[in-house]
Amino acid sequence: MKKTALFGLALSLSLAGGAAFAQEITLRSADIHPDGYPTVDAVKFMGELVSQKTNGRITIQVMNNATLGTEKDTIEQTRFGVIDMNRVNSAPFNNLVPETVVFGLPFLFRDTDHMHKVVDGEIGDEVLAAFEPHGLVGLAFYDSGARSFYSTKKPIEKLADLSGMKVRVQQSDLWIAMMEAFGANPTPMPFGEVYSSLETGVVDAAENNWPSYESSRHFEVAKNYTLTEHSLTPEILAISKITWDKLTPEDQKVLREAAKESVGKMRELWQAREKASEEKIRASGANIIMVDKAEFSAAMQPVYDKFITDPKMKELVERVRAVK
Ligand code: BDP
Repeated sequence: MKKTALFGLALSLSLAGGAAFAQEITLRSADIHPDGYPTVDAVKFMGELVSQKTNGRITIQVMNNATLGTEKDTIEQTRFGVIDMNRVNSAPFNNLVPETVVFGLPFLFRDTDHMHKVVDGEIGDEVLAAFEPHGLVGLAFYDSGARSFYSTKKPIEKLADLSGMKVRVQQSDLWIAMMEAFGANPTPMPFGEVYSSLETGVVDAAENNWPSYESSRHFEVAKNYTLTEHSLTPEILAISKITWDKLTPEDQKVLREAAKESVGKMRELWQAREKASEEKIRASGANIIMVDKAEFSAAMQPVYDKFITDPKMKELVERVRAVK
């Protein structure tokens, strides 16, 4: 009788102890964008899902507004486990994870639907898996619309207008080569420096999607927006491999699933924001220019020749093209 009672006590103690001491985990996630930007809200949404699924044990703290640094710096910090998670465009990953180059290639995706089918399918999973040897675990791709040029003085109406123009690009060899193939003079720099560089004439132009062109207020200093839509390169959400390896397989599963679930939310947020940003920019009196995209696309062969050389990359590009 006495023995049973004692055993019962020990068991309930250990259960209570287990619950009380279950390790609470806060994952810090970096983003350069301001509050309300779709990437920021999508990761917050993922955090809500993770909290729900773990009864509040795991939370995600989104540190946006570039409070943790530029994208290139935060990528390094994420690899070393100083930052747990990161939402960054694919471009700053290009030099580190060569497979990401494919999704940035100019005029590769036919449209957003094509891009979605590729990133949602097995090719997307393969590219996410390619992060692992580099200290990161790829969790999801987020929309980033189409990138187009904007210039301060001279409007870009045809390919020749880009000739010799100083154009800011993301810090990626692919993007540098792309600008060279367009005939421009590429100037790689972090996003946070672009506004003043446009304003002071350090660069004549930059390129981005509607929401970033708007949220950064670049449209105030570079009023000519030329709809080249040259790349549909997606955003990446990744977690540090160091953080990942400390999680239980169950928690890893929760995170993977929540990241995938946040993709649908992100697409809704993105569509709405793209529209709102476009309206705001048009209403500001910006000069929106339509061009013959074929002319720009025809200049891109050197980019493919430079980056798509080994059989594996060639096959990847072919498989992307084959997705209907
Ligand atoms: C935006 C991306 C952001 C990049 C930025 C850039 O969301 O991650 O830093 O472009 O051009 O569209 O640097």
